[in-house]
Amino acid sequence: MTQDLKIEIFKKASLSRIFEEIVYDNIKKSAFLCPIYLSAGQEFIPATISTITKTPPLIFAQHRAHHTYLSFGGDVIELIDELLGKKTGCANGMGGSASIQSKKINMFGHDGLMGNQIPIAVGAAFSSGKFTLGIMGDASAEEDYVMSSIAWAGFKKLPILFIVEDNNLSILTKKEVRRNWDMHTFAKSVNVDGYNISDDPTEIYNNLSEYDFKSPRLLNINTTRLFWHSGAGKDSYERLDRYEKIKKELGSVGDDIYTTTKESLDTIWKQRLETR
Ligand SMILES: Cc1ncc(C[n+]2csc(CCOP(=O)(O)OP(=O)(O)O)c2C)c(N)n1
Ligand SMILES: [Mg+2]
Repeated sequence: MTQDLKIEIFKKASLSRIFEEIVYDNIKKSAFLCPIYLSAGQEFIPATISTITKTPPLIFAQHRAHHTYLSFGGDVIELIDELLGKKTGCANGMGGSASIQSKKINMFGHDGLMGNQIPIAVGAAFSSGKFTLGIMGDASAEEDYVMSSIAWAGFKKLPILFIVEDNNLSILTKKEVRRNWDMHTFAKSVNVDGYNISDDPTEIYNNLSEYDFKSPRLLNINTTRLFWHSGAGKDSYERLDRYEKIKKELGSVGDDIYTTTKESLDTIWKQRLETR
């Protein structure tokens, strides 16, 4: 991956990370009425995929999706307004953090039933023939209707990329207590190309650089949820902070991107909070 591409991806990851840091502070100040699902720690997944995806996809994400919306070009102000419950929000202030939608970027809101977005994504890919992203958590992947629809996408050879954002947690329950099988192995068994990789942008890039964006593929991407399942707080498990690691690698370039993005987001947030 070129340095320019790395920086482009880092800029998107910075937008998501800093957005979530500001939301975190505002949860502490009781600024929101809806439950908030922070995506910090997982931002390099959509930041990388959105940067290298050739065709704009139909996007079906789940409850933890601020990073997906922001990386695929969703309007920042409309997301802030959505979290604040304003009519000007991306779901008219009615969806909140868990059901982000946007006609502008073809992102379809989640209904709250874990994994329900996957059969709907498969149906959308089948009926439209358009490239589709079906994004799920490692626990949502376990739902029966998710697995059967992935199998059907394999059978029909649909243009769909399944992403499992595998943070190893269902709220607080680790994968090892829930199952003894892997999603990438399951995918292979139903004729979907399955891979198990990390959320290092280079690894995601390498995987997708030989993908045609026309066939079924599943990436189980191992990542880390930085904050609580919902709300603002930190659990006590060990975690790798991919964002901090890459920011350090980029040196002063990384610091500058962080500072300018923070200044700009701080200004926008201040203005939206004042006019609520
Ligand atoms: C069918 C169903 N069962 C249970 C819940 C309650 N619930 C909401 S999110 C969640 C955990 C989701 O874990 P995962 O899919 O791994 O996503 P993550 O929160 O880790 O991003 C649970 C159990 C639900 N919303 N729907
Ligand atoms: Mg999870």
